[in-house]
Amino acid sequence: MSASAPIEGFFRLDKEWSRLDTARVAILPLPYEHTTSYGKGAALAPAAIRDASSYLELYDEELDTEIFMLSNGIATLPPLCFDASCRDAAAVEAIREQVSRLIDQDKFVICIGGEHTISIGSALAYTHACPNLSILQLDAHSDLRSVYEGNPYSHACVMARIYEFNRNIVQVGIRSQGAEEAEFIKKNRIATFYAHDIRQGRYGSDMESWQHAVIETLQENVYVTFDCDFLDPALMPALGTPEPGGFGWDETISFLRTLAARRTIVGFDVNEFAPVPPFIHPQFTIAKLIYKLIGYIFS
Ligand SMILES: [Mn+2]
Repeated sequence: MSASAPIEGFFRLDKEWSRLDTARVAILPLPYEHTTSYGKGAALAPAAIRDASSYLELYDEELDTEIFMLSNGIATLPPLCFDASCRDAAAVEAIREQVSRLIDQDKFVICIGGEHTISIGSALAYTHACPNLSILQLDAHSDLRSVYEGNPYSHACVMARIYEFNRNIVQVGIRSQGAEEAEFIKKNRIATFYAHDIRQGRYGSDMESWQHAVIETLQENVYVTFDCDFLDPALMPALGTPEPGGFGWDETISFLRTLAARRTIVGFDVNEFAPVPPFIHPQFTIAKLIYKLIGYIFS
């Protein structure tokens, strides 16, 4: 393949391993960007992550297998188009509808944002489809503002919207929020695992104790919404709203591995990535995280 040839799907899989009718996993690119407040570029994320994914080794040494085979293939859908008439509530509904349709086809859906707003539609589709479902948010920010800059569908309000239809929300890695959000968490007894509590050993001094404490709070079925700013900006500089003091690669992967072993992950999304040329390691890191997580879920 020449360098300029278009890359059609994630992980550059052969046709037989990327067919929507046979693959268990469907990747839905959602280049939605409307309310980003600081760093821009979330709309470019799905294509950047997809391009980087073509350089990934398909064999995983930890699982000793080619991960895409575990799910009988990984299909990539065409990106949803968000023009001026498809923003906020309309965008959420378009995403919900598409994810619901894929769930009806028995697909495991991975949504690739775009800004965090995309998670509302996907979490709503999964909440309708799955009983006993927790929404696990890995994020630097609690995203619990009722409105931000006049918009209830801002990326800063995502979890407030999700909480309106699913009260089983669990937040991990939080290290930035407004007073209004802290109040909301206390009043509604949200399971929020702050980064400082994890670092100061509130859940135990060994590396795994916080992971078990988080998993204990989760229902049997879990939808994961992964905001890339959960990771430390030293590892993940390509972000709309970076926050120091984030998580490293090994502890993140270790947590996802344990989570997949102890609960049923029904779907997930990745959001708030914003490419920063000339860096290429951020998109490669996210592509690898997605591939690893598919491996943990399907092995
Ligand atoms: Mn965030």
